[in-house]
Amino acid sequence: MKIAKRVLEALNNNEPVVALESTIISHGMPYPQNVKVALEVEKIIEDEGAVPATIGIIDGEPIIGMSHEEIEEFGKREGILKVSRRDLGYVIASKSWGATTVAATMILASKAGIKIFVTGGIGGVHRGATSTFDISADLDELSKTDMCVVCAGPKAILDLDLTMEYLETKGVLVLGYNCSSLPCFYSRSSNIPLEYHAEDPKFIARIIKAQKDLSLSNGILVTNPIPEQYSLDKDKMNIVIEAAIDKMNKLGIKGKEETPFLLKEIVAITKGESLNANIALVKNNAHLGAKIALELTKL
Ligand code: PSU
Ligand code: MN
Repeated sequence: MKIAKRVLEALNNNEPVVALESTIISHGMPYPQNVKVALEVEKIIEDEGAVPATIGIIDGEPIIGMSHEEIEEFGKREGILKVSRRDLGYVIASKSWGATTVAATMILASKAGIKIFVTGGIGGVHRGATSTFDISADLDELSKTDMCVVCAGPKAILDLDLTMEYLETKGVLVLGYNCSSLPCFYSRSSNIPLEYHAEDPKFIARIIKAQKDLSLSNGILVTNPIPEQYSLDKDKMNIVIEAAIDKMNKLGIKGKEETPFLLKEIVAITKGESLNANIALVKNNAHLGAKIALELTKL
């Protein structure tokens, strides 16, 4: 894989590095907002004093730290594959372009020596999974790859109770950052209480260090609620989500197409309100991720 010079230098000098995924660019948001947001998120991380490393696969080569031109291309290119753990070998061997999901980004970032990764919302157990078995590979990845993933909670389109149960079974710590219930992406809080909390990035860094000292190879999920002024009403969003899921089922959309379809449909129903929320929460996570990365270099 190719590690950008500035990322490699930072890693070699124990300087803070924050990984970013590319599925959110190619499949999670429309062009041109996707590119604008991706670059703004990098800028936030830089301004916090850390080095951003957006990860994606170009012509079969994993790139750790894409250039601005490469990010632009990811934002508008058609036919980029959505790559999770199972897809990695295929995409590399076929020299394809691949956008990495939370799972695949965790794998590549971890191999590069990065400890912190910022995204919007992770994948999880889908509603109806008791019959469809649709459980995002993101969850299993958190159980076996050492990475601190900063998000605004699992995506609201999911079954949050089942997602929490699954994470518990898999041994993944779910930490609330200055919140007492699980944030659910578009909304600040859900009715699911969280057992573990953190009030400052330094404490989160100490948790990461403690797991490392024990050679635990699993990840940590930091859930950071969307800023108040962008938070959408949970009950109203649930009606929107149900309508989007209904349409998806009628169209027969399944598997890896589900999440991108639902995000797009929800943007359409809310006339862009959900996109504004998504943008705000990712940026908010970028601030926190960079702060944790900075604290980690001091331990
Ligand atoms: N967060 C966002 N937008 C996204 C995603 C996360 O704000 O598009 C992507 C991530 O890459 C995540 C994926 O891994 O959605 C989950 O897809 P699935 O449910 O198919 O595993
Ligand atoms: Mn799935």
